[in-house]
Amino acid sequence: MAQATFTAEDQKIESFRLLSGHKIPAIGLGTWRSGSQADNSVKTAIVEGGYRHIDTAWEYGVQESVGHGVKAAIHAGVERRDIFITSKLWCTELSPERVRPALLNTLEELQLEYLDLYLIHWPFRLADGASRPPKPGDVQEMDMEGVWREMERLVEDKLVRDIGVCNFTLKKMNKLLGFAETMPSVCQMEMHPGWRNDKMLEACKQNGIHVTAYSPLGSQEGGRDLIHDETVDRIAKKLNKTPGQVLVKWAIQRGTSVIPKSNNTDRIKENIEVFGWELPQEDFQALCNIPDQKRVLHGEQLFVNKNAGPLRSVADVWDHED
Ligand code: NDP
Ligand code: 1BO
Repeated sequence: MAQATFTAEDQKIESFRLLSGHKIPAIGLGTWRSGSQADNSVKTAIVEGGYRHIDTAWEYGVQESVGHGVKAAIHAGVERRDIFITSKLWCTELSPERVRPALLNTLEELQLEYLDLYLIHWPFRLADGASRPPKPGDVQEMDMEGVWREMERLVEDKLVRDIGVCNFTLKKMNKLLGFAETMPSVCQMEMHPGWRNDKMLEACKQNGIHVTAYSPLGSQEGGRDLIHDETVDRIAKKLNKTPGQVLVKWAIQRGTSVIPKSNNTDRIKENIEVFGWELPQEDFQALCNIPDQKRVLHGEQLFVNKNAGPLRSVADVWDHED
């Protein structure tokens, strides 16, 4: 089986090769909580920053704004085919008959004819109007095989170029690989020096599935402040880079693509200035050794009902694999 390979090509942004043969740019702009500034951030990232990868989701409520930003970038001369656009299928749509309508709605919001990558956002089906935390009955059984078949049909019909998953465990990935006719090209997971998630990264690599690291800076409100972590700060000062650049570079050197979010022009540009230099092995290793490994995005608010289940704890969400 083909491995995802790291190809430093003749372009500013390096990219990884997917199982499908398509390429995913190593750095993308995240858009969770970008709000009404998403259009401006997306346009700035593509036109001024040189980004060629945008990560969004229906759940973020910004797809229309992201679409305006992409359109503005195309108007400024960047070709659609040179931009890699990812979106995600939300949990309420995780039943076979809802997959295609959800994708068509996402394309309409983004004002696009196809997506480069469509991901299952979380592997749990939620009832329409589910509460946070969920009420009894809000978290429902998911027909993973039926949903995946519909995702595969989106590829066949050229509405999306690649499909994949987010927030999977080894157990769920093995189940999916047991029936997938089209392999997941990408698995998007939380990964940063405070939550390396080596097990999942290794399993994906062994199956040729490319990994995209989300929340690479430790995420936003309520996240982990890796920007001010003493190891990150020491290495940044030593290399004359910023903490953000050190964190983004660490992700790329692990073989993952990475999608830092920013709404700030300077930080958008800063986060992509990570090519043409390397983290020395000792610094890369020091980042790998940051203690207190834990997830920021554990899913408790979304999926756990301690009394009624079916997920009664965060450990249940992650199949007791952590
Ligand atoms: P990040 O780890 O990307 O951190 C974003 C935060 O860091 C923002 O507050 C941003 O503020 C700040 N920031 C950005 N650049 C710098 C810098 N150079 N120096 C200091 N601070 C900086 O968090 P996210 O959780 O947003 O993750 C990134 C993306 O991953 C998301 O936006 C989303 O697209 C995706 N994601 C996917 C998930 C999934 O379930 N599949 C889950 C979570 C995220 P400012 O905007 O002011 O610069
Ligand atoms: C609730 C969505 C988390 C960010 O992808």
